[in-house]
Amino acid sequence: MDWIRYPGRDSWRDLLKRPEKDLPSLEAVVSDVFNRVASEGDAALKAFTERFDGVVVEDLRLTPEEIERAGGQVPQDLKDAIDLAYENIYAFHAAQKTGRVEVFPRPGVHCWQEKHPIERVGLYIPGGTAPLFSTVLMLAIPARLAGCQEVVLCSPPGRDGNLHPAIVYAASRCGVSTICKVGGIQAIAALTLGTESVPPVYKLFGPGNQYVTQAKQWAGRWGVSMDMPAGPSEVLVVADHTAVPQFVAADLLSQAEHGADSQVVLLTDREEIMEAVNQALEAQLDDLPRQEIARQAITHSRGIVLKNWEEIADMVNLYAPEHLIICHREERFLLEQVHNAGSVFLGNYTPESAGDYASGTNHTLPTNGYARQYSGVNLDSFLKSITYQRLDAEGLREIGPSIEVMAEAEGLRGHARAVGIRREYLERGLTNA
Ligand code: HSO
Ligand code: ZN
Repeated sequence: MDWIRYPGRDSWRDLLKRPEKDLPSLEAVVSDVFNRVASEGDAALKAFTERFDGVVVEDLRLTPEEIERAGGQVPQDLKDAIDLAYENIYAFHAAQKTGRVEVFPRPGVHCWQEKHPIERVGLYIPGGTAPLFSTVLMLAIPARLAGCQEVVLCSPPGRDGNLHPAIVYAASRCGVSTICKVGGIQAIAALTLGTESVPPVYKLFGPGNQYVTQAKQWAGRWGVSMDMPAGPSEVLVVADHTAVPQFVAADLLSQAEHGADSQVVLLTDREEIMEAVNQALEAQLDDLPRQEIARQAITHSRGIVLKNWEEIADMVNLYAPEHLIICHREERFLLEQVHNAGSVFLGNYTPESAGDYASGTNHTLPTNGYARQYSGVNLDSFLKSITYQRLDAEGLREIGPSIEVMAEAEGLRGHARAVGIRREYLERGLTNA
């Protein structure tokens, strides 16, 4: 890992640049896939699955028998682990329920707000080198808790034409209503437009490669929204002499193994940690099965020595990491000062893996600096707020004149009249409302 010592503030922005990806314009491909899915439905999904995933799929939807069979293929210890994670994720997200907000700002004026589930949501779970069934829990549990009626999960089939059994087990454990064997742009197109097998949804969730990400953006043209713009995974660790270098190295590698484009950053105000972490990194890389991926990620990652904890807080805020681990004597100060981070892990015994799998917090988090303005997925991601109001005669008398003055000032006489006509009726006693 490259180390930079005491960089001047004017160099920080450059230092913290995420690895630039030269994204080819995928618009033509995405638009073509959407058009074909729109006109041919399931037939297009099967054709694209054969072309891109190299498998022929008979039924896109999983049958109850397939779901049961998958359950039988998951070892009991993994089922137990999934159950433990399920309980914790459920508990943390259930606690996020908020009651109705209600205000009587003036006599006769009653306003309230209630949350309602988004009726239909689509969850995308990538296939590839690591089958992230933990992401199924992170999305499907809050979707169910929110009360979403239709929860559709799409994931690309493997070479054998099946989904990973743990993905299927987790999905059925969480009460996903429809599981479909389709991935990539075609899955997002199907969730957006609907086909014979894939029901259309109103909001899309879940990570994916650049094709999936662009397709999720494209879905916006049909009024389908999404959780957040996705980018490569990242962690920033703040450590000083109170941290255990071996733990720090393990955390950096846990994130680096996600992908060659992952980024890990270490900030410290104690130089002695540099050497120790570097040594631990080398030692731990050797027996990591995904060490090639992790090594590549480490090449564009860096350690930075700063003057003091004020600088550390400022740099964290500038970078706005998806995950922030703090093992530092000034934890309290840092917590007060840091405002930009997706999820924060505190102390020597809180690896990021805890939040990735089983403590209960969500691991679908804003990357690429979006922690400045986005929250990670949570219960509210599956809900929308509706506001309500009722005015009685007294309420209309109270605020009506102000509404009329404002409407006239905006040049909107029709708005003013909608109030004025009622006030007139009231004055003339023409209504018994
Ligand atoms: N760290 C990933 C989530 C994950 N890790 C799933 C393991 N499995 C999100 O940034
Ligand atoms: Zn992870």
